Amino acid sequence: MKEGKIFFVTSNQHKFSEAERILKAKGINIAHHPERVEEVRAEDCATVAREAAVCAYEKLKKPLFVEDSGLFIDALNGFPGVYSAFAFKRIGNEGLLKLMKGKEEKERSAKFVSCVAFAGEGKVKVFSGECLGSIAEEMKGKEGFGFDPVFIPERSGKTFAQDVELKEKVSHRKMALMKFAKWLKKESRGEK
Ligand code: ITT
Repeated sequence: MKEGKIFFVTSNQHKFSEAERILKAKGINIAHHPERVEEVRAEDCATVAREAAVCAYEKLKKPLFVEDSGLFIDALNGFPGVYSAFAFKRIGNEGLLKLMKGKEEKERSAKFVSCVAFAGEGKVKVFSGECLGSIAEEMKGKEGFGFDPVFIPERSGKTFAQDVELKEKVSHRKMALMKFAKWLKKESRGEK
């Protein structure tokens, strides 16, 4: 694949800023295409991301990637999961904490999942990352976005919204984008 800017198609400025910083550190520059991609209904982020990337490529005809992410809470059978954007808009962190009311520490496990899907000429690739953690008892912190004030990554006592430096090291998005960056480097060297 030829070198050149790759477009990140997303309506979420926070997701773009995080991805831009993570990929820049790997020598990869991206451009923002601020559009909401149509999403298929599916149980997993990988399928949603793959379909969205194919759909966006049909329109833009430029190398691009999309990202589908979500918060999967064990005690809620994986909810909000692929419905995270909708759930965040409708019930927010307050609503989520209400659903978790009365759950003890050991019942508060959750994970963030990110699936980055790249689409280029004749090529679609999906890269997944996850970050294990738990749901806080109350909202804490002002940084980040979405469910960051209620998500505590494993081996930390702080939410992502309290410790964005840690978020940028261990997040689901970071894990997926690192795999993507590794693949892109290989592709640009013409390796299989
Ligand atoms: P695009 O589809 O346009 O990229 P979106 O915000 O709708 O933007 P998703 O469909 O992937 O993206 O929704 C995922 C939602 O999950 C997102 O809106 C947040 O509410 C939440 N989420 C995902 N990653 C998160 C993170 O790193 N920190 C906090 N919340 C996150």
